[in-house]
Amino acid sequence: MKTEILRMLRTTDQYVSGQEMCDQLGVSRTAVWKVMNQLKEEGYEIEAVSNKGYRILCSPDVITEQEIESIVDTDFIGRKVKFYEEVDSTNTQAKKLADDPETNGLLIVTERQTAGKGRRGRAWESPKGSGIWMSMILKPDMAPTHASGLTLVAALAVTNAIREMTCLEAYIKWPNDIVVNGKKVCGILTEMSTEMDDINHIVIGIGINVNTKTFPQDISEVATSLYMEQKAIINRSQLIANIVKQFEVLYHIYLKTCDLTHLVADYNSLLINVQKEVLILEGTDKYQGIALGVNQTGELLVQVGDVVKTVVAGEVSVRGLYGYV
Ligand code: BTX
Repeated sequence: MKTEILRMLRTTDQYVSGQEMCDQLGVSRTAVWKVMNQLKEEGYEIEAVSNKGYRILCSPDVITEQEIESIVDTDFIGRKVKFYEEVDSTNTQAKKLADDPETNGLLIVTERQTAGKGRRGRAWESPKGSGIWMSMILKPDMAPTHASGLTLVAALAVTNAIREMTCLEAYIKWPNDIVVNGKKVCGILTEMSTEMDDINHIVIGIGINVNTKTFPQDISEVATSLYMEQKAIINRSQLIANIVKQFEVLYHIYLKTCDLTHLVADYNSLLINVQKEVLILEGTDKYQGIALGVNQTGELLVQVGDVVKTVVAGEVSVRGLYGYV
């Protein structure tokens, strides 16, 4: 009921009468009044005026199920949210939940991860109360070979959403990071379960440093947050809702061709590496070249001397010649 009440309050900037809520939701006045009090305790500023009703003045930076579900405006991604105050890793939880046939599009969100995962066993710092640590479960009808492109689709969605909601020039660092002013604000980890030639599920994990004010010393050189770059708090639920909306649109476009045919131009226009000298670290192999952009299958094209090499994400790291970007 809290989700529905929040949704009703948000559909207008006018007052919504208590009676209207009771009628629409089929509940008593007392029940509505109780929810209003709960919302106020959670930090919502709600104005109550007799004979007019209730009006929402300000929402706190909370990322509860009700808050996110009340603002998400999509067909299926993020319509249902599972929220944990604390969890080991939203990707790990998502993989546990994904066998349930009802979980296509389910969004798993937490305030804090105790074992947040990066790629290849690396750790992802996920402190309480300041970031977005979330995973989407997807069950597309396509061959497993096309799944890795969805990391790039997610990167595009996050970059678009950050640009739309802040004044920051966010860029994509291929394949799975988003950077602002040369530092990392977001990492994406895609994991997949397959059977023969079919995808059981894909989990796309997104970690964003939103209102983070400090970082541990070992990552402070490479990491930043949206708050640190624009000196203003950002509402995390609004950003989550924006990301899933952007992602859903791009996901449908991706599924038409099962590659980046229709997205590659947008993606390359936001790629920080383009026309820059990059260092490719591939196991013990190491070479440098000029990044040209990605192709339709999401591989990075790198000019090495006279040859254009195709770099496949996975076991590869890309660095700028003089640092992270
Ligand atoms: P990655 O392997 O590309 O990056 C991991 C590296 O990034 C670490 O080794 C460290 O140097 C640096 N790092 C760690 N934490 C942060 C941070 N908060 N901000 C910036 N840099 C950091 C990137 O892996 C993929 C990360 C995905 C995280 C999401 S959160 C939700 C979901 N659940 C989960 O366990 N992982 C994903």
